[in-house]
Amino acid sequence: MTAAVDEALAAIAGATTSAELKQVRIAHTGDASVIATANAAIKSLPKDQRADAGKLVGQAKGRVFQAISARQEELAAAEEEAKLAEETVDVTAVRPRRKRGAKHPLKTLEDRIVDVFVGMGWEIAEGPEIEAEWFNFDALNFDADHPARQMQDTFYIAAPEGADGASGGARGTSSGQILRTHTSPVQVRSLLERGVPLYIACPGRVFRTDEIDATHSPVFTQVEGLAIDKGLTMAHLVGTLESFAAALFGGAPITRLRPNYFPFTEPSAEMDFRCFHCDARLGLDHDADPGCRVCGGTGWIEMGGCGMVNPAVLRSAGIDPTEYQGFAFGLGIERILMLRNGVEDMRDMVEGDVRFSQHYGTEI
Ligand code: FA5
Repeated sequence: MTAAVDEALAAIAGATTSAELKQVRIAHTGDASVIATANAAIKSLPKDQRADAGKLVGQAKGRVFQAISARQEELAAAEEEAKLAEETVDVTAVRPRRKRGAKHPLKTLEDRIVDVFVGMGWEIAEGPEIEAEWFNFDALNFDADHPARQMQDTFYIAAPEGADGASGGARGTSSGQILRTHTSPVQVRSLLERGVPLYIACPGRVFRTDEIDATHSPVFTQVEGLAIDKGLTMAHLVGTLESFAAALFGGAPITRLRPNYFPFTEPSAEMDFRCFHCDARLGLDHDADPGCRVCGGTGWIEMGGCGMVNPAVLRSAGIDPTEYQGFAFGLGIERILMLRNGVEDMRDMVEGDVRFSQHYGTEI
């Protein structure tokens, strides 16, 4: 009996899983086991020996079952622990992160410019990039044969095959549609849609057949401003552009107007403001640094075209120019980003290298 118990205890200790322990229990305590056989044999012993034999077998059974239950507890605890370890989620693990993307610095600047005008109480207007030649040129007082149509080299959209050309514009076979060359067509669209008085800023992409270089791109962004009301003068135009420049570049800008020509404004001007980077910013009595990277030593930075809206444009939108007057301007946003952030080459903005955007602090 002692040998059978020792054998059972060794088998119990050797069981490494609950399933193994179950097999050990069947083998050492089941019907065919030494203990069960001895137990069954007790009743055939002479009566006076049965008590001792019963005690012996009972003790043996007790030791074996106690060992089984202790081992069962150990194994169950170990198995539970293994299962928990296996199911653990490591919340500190570094997982591959999907990049969220960010606004391009050009878009961020466009939003900022738009905010400045919204802050002045102006509305934002948009127009289509594929534009009717009429809105881009005719309604803006460009004659059919006006050299200005070639002046802004235009992407014309071909007429469908077999069509004669609907526009009668500079290119006989055009469809009457072009990629807009400036944001000025939104002026007439807005006048027709919204009426007067009108104060709008219109940001958007425009297209010209310009070769890409450090200061030109065939696709670029402009923001157009248009104010139509009773009694507006050139002074309102200057005041508006000065507060715009102050909001964008800080300080109290010094500006100047140079005569220019646009068919849709009369008089027309190019607005410059005093370089904010070199000594020229200190006033008209201070010379610019000859090597200034921002103004190129001239002391002045070109901001964009502007002027008083030509009465012909107001008439094409059904507005009486003797009652309403207004001013308009158009600025290139890429050029503003170059000046404001010291970007030396416009190509950096359009080539899509994320390192360009990253150094604006945007998380890509
Ligand atoms: C115009 O486009 C006029 N529509 C502006 C205007 C509006 C005048 C309202 C009067 C009243 P211009 O062709 O000069 O004007 O272009 C305006 C600005 O666009 C320029 O000052 C320049 O900053 C920018 N620009 C012009 N061509 C390019 C180009 N290829 N790439 C990047 N920016 C350009």
